[in-house]
Amino acid sequence: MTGKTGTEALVLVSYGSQGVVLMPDGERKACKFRRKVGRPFCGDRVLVGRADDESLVAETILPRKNCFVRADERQRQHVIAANLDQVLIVVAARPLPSRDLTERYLVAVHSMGIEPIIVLNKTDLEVPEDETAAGASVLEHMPEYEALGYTVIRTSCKTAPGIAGLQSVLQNRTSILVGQSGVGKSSLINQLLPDLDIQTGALSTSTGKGTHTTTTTMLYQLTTGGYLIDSPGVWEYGIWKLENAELAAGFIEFKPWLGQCHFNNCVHATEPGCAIKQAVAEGNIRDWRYRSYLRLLEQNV
Ligand SMILES: Nc1nc2c(ncn2[C@@H]2O[C@H](COP(=O)(O)OP(=O)(O)O)[C@@H](O)[C@H]2O)c(=O)[nH]1
Ligand SMILES: [Mg+2]
Ligand SMILES: [Zn+2]
Repeated sequence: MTGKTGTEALVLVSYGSQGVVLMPDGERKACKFRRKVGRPFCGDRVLVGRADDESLVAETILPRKNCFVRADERQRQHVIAANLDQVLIVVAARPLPSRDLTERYLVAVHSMGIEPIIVLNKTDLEVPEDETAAGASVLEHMPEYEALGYTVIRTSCKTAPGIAGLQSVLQNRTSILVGQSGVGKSSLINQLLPDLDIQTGALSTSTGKGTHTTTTTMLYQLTTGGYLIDSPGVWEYGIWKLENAELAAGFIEFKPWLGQCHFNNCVHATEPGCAIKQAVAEGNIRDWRYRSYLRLLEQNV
């Protein structure tokens, strides 16, 4: 097969040189990813053709809308999934989020130009009182995120309110669940997908090996229309080196004051005549958000 021909398919899981794709007829099929084509990610759209032995091979990776990325300790970027409409940041009272975790996710999602949604799971659990103020306050901050304009959806996989609030935002969109290990991402997937076993089973059958749902990023089809991606748990989510302006843009309430500082290259730290610092002093920007920004700025080297 030559040129950009072939059948358009959706990458459900990628192991690098091979993976599983969803064909237009709804079949899940093993597919080879040749090095010269590049490495498709979960959520990529590819054009597939047939090799001489009739097996499927990806011929082209279609242009990506966006990628959700994490950075490791050495600031190397790792793509988790592509072509997303929204990112669901899952937090819970157990494990309590680490300091600035939510802000790092928010900055990353804003840098992609798409909408973050905060999911507070395990609402059946009490926030432990003896926990460090840093983590517990993240949960107390939920109403403040809402006041900033973020959608916060409260869920529980054990009791009421259940997951009802999630269903409507997922419909007809491609969403990814991200968050610390243990916050309940896979449990949410389990409840949202009545046919999960069938879908993971079909993935195992097509690759001839077991699927490791806890270590691999996988895309599932929602019965209500749309797709949902489960990403493996991370202990710490890191962002890569950003432009300082990009970091500030990740704090949406800074927006009305950006461009009003005395110095046009102001990073809103120690500069005189900083409009952001003034907004903090006047109570128009929350102090805890500004302090989080300063910590991320300090790490952004
Ligand atoms: N109490 C409570 N436990 C939950 C809830 N959701 C998940 N869990 C538990 O939290 C643990 C981690 O869940 P899991 O879905 O594997 O988290 P993941 O690492 O984010 O995929 C499991 O023991 C779940 O049973 C919830 O809403 N309430
Ligand atoms: Mg999981
Ligand atoms: Zn400034």
